[in-house]
Formats: sequence, structure tokens, C-alpha cells
Amino acid sequence: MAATGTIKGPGEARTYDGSPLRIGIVHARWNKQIISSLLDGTLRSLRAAGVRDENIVIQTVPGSYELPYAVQRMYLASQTQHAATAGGTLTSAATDLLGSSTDLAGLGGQKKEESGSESKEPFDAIIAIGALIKGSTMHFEYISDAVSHALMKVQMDTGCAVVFGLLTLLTEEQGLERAGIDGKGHNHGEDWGSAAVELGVKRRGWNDGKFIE
Ligand code: RBF
Repeated sequence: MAATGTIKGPGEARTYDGSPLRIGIVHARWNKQIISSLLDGTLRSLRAAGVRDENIVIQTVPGSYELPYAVQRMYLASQTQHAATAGGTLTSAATDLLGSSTDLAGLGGQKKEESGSESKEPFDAIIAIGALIKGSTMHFEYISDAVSHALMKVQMDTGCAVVFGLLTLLTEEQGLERAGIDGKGHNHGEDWGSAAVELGVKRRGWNDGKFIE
């Protein structure tokens, strides 16, 4: 799935079992054609790794600027769901994690999914997808910088793995290439799905004191 014949890129594809995972996706609605292809690529690789459709939650936001906040709130929402199914024990702790390094997923302990039922576990990873295209003002630079930093911050603050699916493009053409549209380039969404599964599986291992490679 990864681009071949070049030095750049994530290297040989690795296989991890995504079947127990719950994955969130949030995407911006700006630059629809690019986003829709990236979303398709992401879903393709999540499904190929065994992630079940009912365990993928997709949300949209107007633009890329809204992505970090949405990621943070989605993670909290998944913790709230988990707390409700676990008898409400975590409800008060899950009210607001901003500025905290607590990972409540680890505290609750993750249970094995019963096959056929929709997971209410906290997300194992959230993928944030957006496409920023440079215009003639400084807008692009400010948003790219702010969103990149905030996505990193939210993953460090919450402990939920956040996949950086933000394309910062100098031209529309670059967007078509990176979304694999019209046979051009490689669909980066596929790599984002794989990264989410790998981090999700490793995170479960780390939460249990195990190092999965
Ligand atoms: N959002 C994107 O996801 N990609 C863009 O290329 C993009 N360009 C924008 C250009 C301008 C001039 C403005 C005002 C907004 C743009 N946005 C873009 C939307 C932005 O991320 C956000 O949704 C809005 O600023 C509302 O907070």
C-alpha cells in the first residue's frame, strides 16, 4: 500500500490485528474532493487490518482549525460512554482532561470485545484529517502551525494516540497527488489507517506493561 521505489515513506507495511480496536476519525469539510479520497483510503486500510465498521466513529468539522478541539472532545465522549457502560465509575474523572496527563483508558482496564457488539471503549486512536491549501495571505501558515501543535498537544495530554492526517499543501495539484486522485501519487489516508491500528495495538500493550513490536 505504501509508495514503492522511493526512499521516503513508512517502509514495508506491517500487519497488526485491528479487530479489537475502536477508532475515531474526524475530518474537515474544506477541499471536499481531496478529503473524500483521503477518507476512503483511511477506511480501506482500517478495514483491511480487521477494524470493524461499527467500531469506527466518523465526525466532521467545518475546517482544519476545528480538528484539535474535536479530537479532544471525541476522546472525552468515548470515555464518557465507557464510564456509562462500566457503571459510571469514571464519569466524574472524565469531565475534563485538558491540561491533564491522565489516561483513563489505562485505569479502567480494557476488556475484550464481544464479537458482534459495538464497542464503547475509549478510542484506541483518533485520526484527524484535513487539507490546508496555501493562499495569498498568512492564513495558511498560522492555521498549519496552530493545528499541528494542538494535535500533538491533545495526544500528549489525553494519552490517546492521534494520527496526523493534515496535508499542508502549496498547490491543489499536490493535494490530488497526496490523496491518490486520478491515478496520481499515493493515497496517504492508507498510511494513516495503518498508523492508527499500529498505535492502537501498541497502546493496549503499553497499558498492560507489554512491548508489542
Ligand atoms: N480549512 C481547511 O481545512 N482548509 C483550508 O484550505 C482552509 N482555508 C481557509 C482559508 C481562509 C481564508 C479561511 C478564513 C478559512 C479557511 N479554512 C480552511 C477554514 C478554517 O480551518 C476554519 O474552519 C475557519 O477559520 C473557522 O474557524
